[in-house]
Amino acid sequence: MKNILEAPFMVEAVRTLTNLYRLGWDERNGGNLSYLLYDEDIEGYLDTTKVIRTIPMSFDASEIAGKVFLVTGTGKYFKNVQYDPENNLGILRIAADGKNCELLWGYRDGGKFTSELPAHLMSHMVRLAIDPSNRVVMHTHPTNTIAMSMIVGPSERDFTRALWKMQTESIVVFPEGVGVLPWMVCGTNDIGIATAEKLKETRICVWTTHGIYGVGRDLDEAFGLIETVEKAAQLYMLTVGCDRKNEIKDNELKDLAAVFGLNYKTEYLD
Ligand code: 2HA
Ligand code: ZN
Repeated sequence: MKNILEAPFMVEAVRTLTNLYRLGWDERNGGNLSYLLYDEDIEGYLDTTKVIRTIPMSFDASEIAGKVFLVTGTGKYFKNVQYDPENNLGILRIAADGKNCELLWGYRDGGKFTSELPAHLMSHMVRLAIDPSNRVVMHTHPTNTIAMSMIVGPSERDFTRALWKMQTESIVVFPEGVGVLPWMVCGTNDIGIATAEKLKETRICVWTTHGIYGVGRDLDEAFGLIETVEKAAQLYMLTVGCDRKNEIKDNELKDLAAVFGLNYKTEYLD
């Protein structure tokens, strides 16, 4: 077997998690990631006939039985992933019954998957139904997005409009807008169901006064979405309370959408 720490998916995941930590978005054990792995990603790196442990889950994921995911560990710090991937990450396969998962690698100290596994796997299920090449669900705590959620509140229209008006890139990168959940208890099936519901319409779901979920076909796409939202939120926070004289206007956003051929959420513009 080749060294799994050198597998391209692993190298990229470790770099991404390290980057998220360095951005200041994943304090302590904040944030979590799940990454759908294909057979060709793990072939030669992992003996998938060897199950280390079977870990029960609190919900039914039979729709994605047999699929294999790289998932951050509960209580683990993004800060530490690069120094000890095998303890901070795990590779698990959804068992045939959909109610358990089989640990194939990682969580070396006896740990288990993130407390947000319900939100992750429920999100994978809805996104795979929409886009079979979606592989990543990323949850992080970007500072300005959280700050903005205290000012703008949970209206998706208000939140999306504010982000779109801060910079030209916003409507281009997320023309469908952003989903926003009111504050909810995290780590539960309920927040998982609510998040997955939002991700049927958008690829971003803001958790008010907590953080954000972003999805994508690969790590770059999910991260790129989140960083674009966070950049707009930063511009919003830098100018909040100021007399903004030059936000992008509704008609300008419409012009942009026409030239770029964007399938945007038309109800969000006046
Ligand atoms: O796992 O971010 O939402 C730490 C969290 C919970
Ligand atoms: Zn969180």
